[in-house]
Amino acid sequence: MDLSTTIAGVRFPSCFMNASGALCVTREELLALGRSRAGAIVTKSMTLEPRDGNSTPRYYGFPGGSINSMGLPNLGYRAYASLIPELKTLGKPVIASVAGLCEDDFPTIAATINEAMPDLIEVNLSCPNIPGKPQIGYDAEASERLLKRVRKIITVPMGVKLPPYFDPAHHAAMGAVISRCGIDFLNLINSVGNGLVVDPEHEVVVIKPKGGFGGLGGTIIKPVALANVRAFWKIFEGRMPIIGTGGVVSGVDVFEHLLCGATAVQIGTVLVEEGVNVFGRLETELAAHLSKKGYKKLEDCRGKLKEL
Ligand code: RRO
Repeated sequence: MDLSTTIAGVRFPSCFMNASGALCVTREELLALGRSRAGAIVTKSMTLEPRDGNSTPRYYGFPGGSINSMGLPNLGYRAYASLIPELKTLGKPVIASVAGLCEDDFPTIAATINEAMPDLIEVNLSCPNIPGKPQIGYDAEASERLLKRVRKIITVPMGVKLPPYFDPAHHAAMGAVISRCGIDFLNLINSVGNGLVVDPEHEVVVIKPKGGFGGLGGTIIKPVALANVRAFWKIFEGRMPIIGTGGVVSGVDVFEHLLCGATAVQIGTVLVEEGVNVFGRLETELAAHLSKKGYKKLEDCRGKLKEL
């Protein structure tokens, strides 16, 4: 079964890749993704300066998913810019994830990273975990201003990582912003921000930063991810490539993302939990499921979700 895919003209040997943040901060982690069966290498979202991130514990996995408040631990954009040529020798696309602590950081980082020529750049408008910094993706005007600025600088295919939206009016408003900014692909969704997981036995929160509030990932967010993939697939009438992120644990979860309109999927929580061997498992499971359903390739089911 051919599980390769193409996003904005870039071919991916497999439709599976890491979600930014999951096992992709250090050179060693990025090289391990390169050696694995992942279809791409996605970097941790990068900031101007290197960051240690928030205080620990800052990640907690539980049976239904995970909560994190990493706080953008990363090597800083200069380090990722110098790693990109090496990562590009590993036979799969490199996606650089660009973040920032304020709007002006993004164009600075974008300029240097673009020169390093990753295959694609993902602009992260949706980190929920920096104390005092609201998610840019929840401010349509700020998003548009920022995306127009970086679009002038970035010459490789440019995508946007959005937070989940919970109202059709918000899907429509962001869809209109995206249409005006020359965006080549979407990545939906970032973690469901500012959830709270409680340990009832010890009557305490499970992560330290922000009083225990953090971004939710894994199985529990799958319906939210699928809804966002579907909503934007419809807004763009199937013509905007979408990376589906959120709640992918099994091959059937991937199939659901494909039905909603995803072109590829990213793996966060379950990659952290299982390590890079998860990519081989998911390939096997998806291939078996597609064969069982009589589908010969990914495109045959993309977006084909039926309505009642
Ligand atoms: O580093 C983080 O805390 C983090 C980021 Br930048 C993000 O985009 N999403 C997330 O769940 N955590």
